[in-house]
Amino acid sequence: MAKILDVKGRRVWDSRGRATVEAEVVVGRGTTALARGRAIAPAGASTGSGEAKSIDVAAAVQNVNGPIRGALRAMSVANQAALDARLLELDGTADKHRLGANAMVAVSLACAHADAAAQKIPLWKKFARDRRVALPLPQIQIFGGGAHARGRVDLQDYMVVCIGAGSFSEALEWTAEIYAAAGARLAKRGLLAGVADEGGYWPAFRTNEEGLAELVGAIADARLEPGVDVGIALDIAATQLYRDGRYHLALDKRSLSARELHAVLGGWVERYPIVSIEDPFAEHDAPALQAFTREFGERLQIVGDDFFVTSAERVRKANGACNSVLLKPNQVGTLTETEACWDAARAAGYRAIVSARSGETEDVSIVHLAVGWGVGQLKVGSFARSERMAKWNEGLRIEEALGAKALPFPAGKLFK
Ligand code: 2PG
Ligand code: MG
Repeated sequence: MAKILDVKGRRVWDSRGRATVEAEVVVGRGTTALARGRAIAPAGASTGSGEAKSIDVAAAVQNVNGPIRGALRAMSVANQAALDARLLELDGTADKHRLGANAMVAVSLACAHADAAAQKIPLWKKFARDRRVALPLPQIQIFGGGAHARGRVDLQDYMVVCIGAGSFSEALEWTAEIYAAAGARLAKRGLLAGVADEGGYWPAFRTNEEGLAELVGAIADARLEPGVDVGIALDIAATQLYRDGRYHLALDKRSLSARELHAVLGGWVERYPIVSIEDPFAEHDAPALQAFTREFGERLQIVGDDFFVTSAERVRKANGACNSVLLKPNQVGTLTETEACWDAARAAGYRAIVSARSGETEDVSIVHLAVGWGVGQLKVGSFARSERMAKWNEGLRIEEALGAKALPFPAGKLFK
């Protein structure tokens, strides 16, 4: 059994040019190094108030090089639960502000990488153990708004889900066509103004609904059938829109009660092929989420992001709010807690989606989590910029490695 010989932290830079934490874990037998693993903490912009707290990067790096290194050295790298428990004990706070969620998630993931490397297996296989696995169905952003495009439109993510695709690679091929078509449509109307934080087009729309119409147009331009081949997924990120008891759609010059927003979203669901809506109401607005799920839960995937913040306990207490959970390891701090949230979701009959953050890097760990845990869906932003493409491309490599051993691609099963 390989033991941890060394843990090192360093400051690196993310896709927004902001500092973040990288951790590197060296494992071996005796004093002989056998393998190493590396991981980088991502960072959100539209963060839920219940998220584990990331701290100043210099302090987080010091924590990795000091107390975390001291605590984990000589531990077996194969026992992720024990490693994560040690991190939690060392931190000792409810919101992880002592060690920093950024330090903890980088170390937790780097340990998993090091263990897989020591066993000479790919990371997804470590998580899958002997289970057969499938590639996840991607949610891919075409237009980015909200906190990722300075509020140019109010909705944060306009995404496509290739519900008719027969494979992960086909879903990416279709998305490439749609992304190109959406860009061409904007260019033609003189509305192409660059890309938002996750690589989706920065939308110069006049209304929020125009984004939905443009997305349907782009799907059709790509010679795909909206609602049959490709569905729409939205992240409203509604916590960002909530002030003084109302939801503010600045672009539409409207300020709505929860009931009015419910009706607006319901109208969109009637008029557009929407299959999934994330955070349709603010993180504290459980009654609105419950009412929305009661009315639309049979026909829609309703995803809690800020609402659940990858907390197993919050999922257990959902009481009919949402029917799906976004899983973001850095929202909670460790791999073990992320997996516990996935377990809680399954136990509640909820689906889950492994998700990247708006601030990302070349780190592709989350693709391996989605495959290995059998989560079924993956959200990593758009179809541009290498911090996003690195993850889609990693999925292609895993698809190739699995070949005929893979379980069927879950697209049809999830949304038909
Ligand atoms: C989200 C994520 C990714 P952020 O809200 O789901 O789109 O954004 O990382 O800024 O929280
Ligand atoms: Mg979200």
